[in-house]
Formats: sequence, structure tokens, C-alpha cells
Amino acid sequence: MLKKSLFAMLFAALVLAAAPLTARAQDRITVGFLPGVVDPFYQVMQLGVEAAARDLGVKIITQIPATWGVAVQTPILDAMIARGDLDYLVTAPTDKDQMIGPLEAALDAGIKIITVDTFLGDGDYINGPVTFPISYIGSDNIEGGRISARGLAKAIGGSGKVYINSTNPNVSSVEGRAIGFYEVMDNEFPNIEIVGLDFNLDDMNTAVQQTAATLQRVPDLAGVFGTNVFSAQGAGTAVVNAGLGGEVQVVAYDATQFAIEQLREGIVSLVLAQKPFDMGYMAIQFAVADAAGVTSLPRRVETGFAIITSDNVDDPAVARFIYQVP
Ligand code: T6T
Repeated sequence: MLKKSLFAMLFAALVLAAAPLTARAQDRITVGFLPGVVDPFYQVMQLGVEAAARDLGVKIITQIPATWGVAVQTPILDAMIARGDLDYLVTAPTDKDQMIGPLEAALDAGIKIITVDTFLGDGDYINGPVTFPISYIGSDNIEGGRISARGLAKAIGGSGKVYINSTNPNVSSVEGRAIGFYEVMDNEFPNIEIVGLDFNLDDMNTAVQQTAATLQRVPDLAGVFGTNVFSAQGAGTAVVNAGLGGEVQVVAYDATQFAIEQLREGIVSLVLAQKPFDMGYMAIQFAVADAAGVTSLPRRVETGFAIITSDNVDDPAVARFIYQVP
């Protein structure tokens, strides 16, 4: 008798212990992760996505385009929709207008959208032209452009000619950076002239060639703003190739190891670190919260920056934002 009831108690305890696990497995959501391109920024974002997925018990399907652009991202998106098992999609649209249609198709197929790093429309998901994504989680890139402009202006002593190397038109992130940069140079630095803006289509070799051509065309160039990983790497490389390291100052958006090395060598004067890990982690938290019925998730979350200079690069509180890719 005693044996029987002990067994019954043990069985009941096992069932109770297993119940939350079973419920959790059944409720588990599946989230697609479709960033912009293979680069250190999105690799760190992927670490954030995976960490949150582990912590919250979410299944992740990741597809990373090899090159930047709508023509590459759209068929990958279509294939992710066709799988039929995604509940949410965390994505960085590679064009603020052209990706609206393909992402609406995902929504129509029952997949809820969270945009990270880049947004659709004007990014105002409450009153703007595009309101279907749950949220935009990313940098305030106009502010990042302003910070970059003030950093470059300081590095060149407040006067001279500067040049912008960027990736593509109509991408909310890099477009915002150029807007903020122009705004500050126009309003705060009357002695600084912006001599050009090139689009390298997120290709580092193109960025090298374009910056080299500008150095030829404008022999008294004082500074370059590289608006993302490949733009800044290309700009820094061209400056070094021309033997102008330290003479022509570079401001680098994105805290890659390469940018930090160039900062230590005096080629780059300021590195602006974004927080891609946070973007990825929070996007998964938002998906889980939405699935659980949370209705007041913020429609826009700005993740902030770390401004890295030679004065603080070894401070652990700042250095932790340098992109660490395994
Ligand atoms: O700068 C990031 C990202 O914010 C931008 O949207 C695209 O380029 C990067 O991924 C860096 O390469």
C-alpha cells in the first residue's frame, strides 16, 4: 500500500515537473532572422538573437544575404515565407520603400514583422506611411551622423574639405547618417565644405577606389566620413595607400577590429559603435512578448551608441562595445 502511494506521489511529481516544459515546447514560437548582409555588425546582432533565443526558448531560422540589396534579400524572404512555419520575422530591410511590398506579403502569410537596424517608410510606425511592423529597434542614425560630423570637425580643426563614402541610397540607416552629417556641417561649421558623397553599394573595394579618386581630385582633402563597416574600411585603406594616414582624418561608423586598429594608429579619429547585440536580443524579447499578448510594446526603440576615441578605447566600459565576432 505504502509502496503504491509512494509510486503515485512520485508519478504525480514527475507529471507536474514535466507540465511547464510540455506547455513551453507547445507554445514555442519560431522566428526568422533576415539581416542585411554578412558583416561584423550583423554577426554581433546574430549573437544577440541567439542569446535571447536560448534564454527564452525560441526557435530561430537564420538566413544572411551574401551581398546588400533588394534583389538578393527578396528571394530569401520569399523562401522564408514559403517554409510556412515562421511566426515572426526579425529583419533589416535593405531599402525603406522597395521592401514594403515583400514584407507585406510576409504579413499576409501570418508572419509578424520586427525591423532592426533599418526601418520601412519614415520609421514612424504610429503616424507614418508604414505602420504594420511591430517595432523598429535600432540606432538614431541622424543623431549618429551629427556625432560623426562634430568628431570629424574637431579632428580637422574646424575647417577644410571633407568627403562622405556611403553604401546605397534609400537605406534608412546610412541615409540618416548622411542627413545628420550634412545638417551639422551646414549649421555649425561654415568653414567646412563637403566635396562629395559616393555610394559604394556596400562593397569595400569600391569604397577604396572612390576614396582614392577623391583624394586625387581634391588634394587638400582634410577628412572622410565612412558611414558603415565597408565604407569606413575602404576610406581608411585608401588614405593609408595614398600615404596620408594621420593627415586626412577618418571617422568610422561601426566599431570593427579594423576601425579600432586604425584608431590606435591615428588614421581614424573617432569610431561610433552601435549596439547590434542589443538590437538582436530585444527583437526576440519583443516577439516573445507579443506572442504572450503584450499590447504596449514601444513602436521605436533607440539603442544608443558608444563614442570611441584614442582617449577611451582601453576603458573596459567603452571597449565592451567593440564588435567581437567569434
Ligand atoms: O552600419 C551597419 C548597419 O547599421 C547598416 O544598416 C548597414 O551596414 C552595417 O551593417 C555595417 O556594415
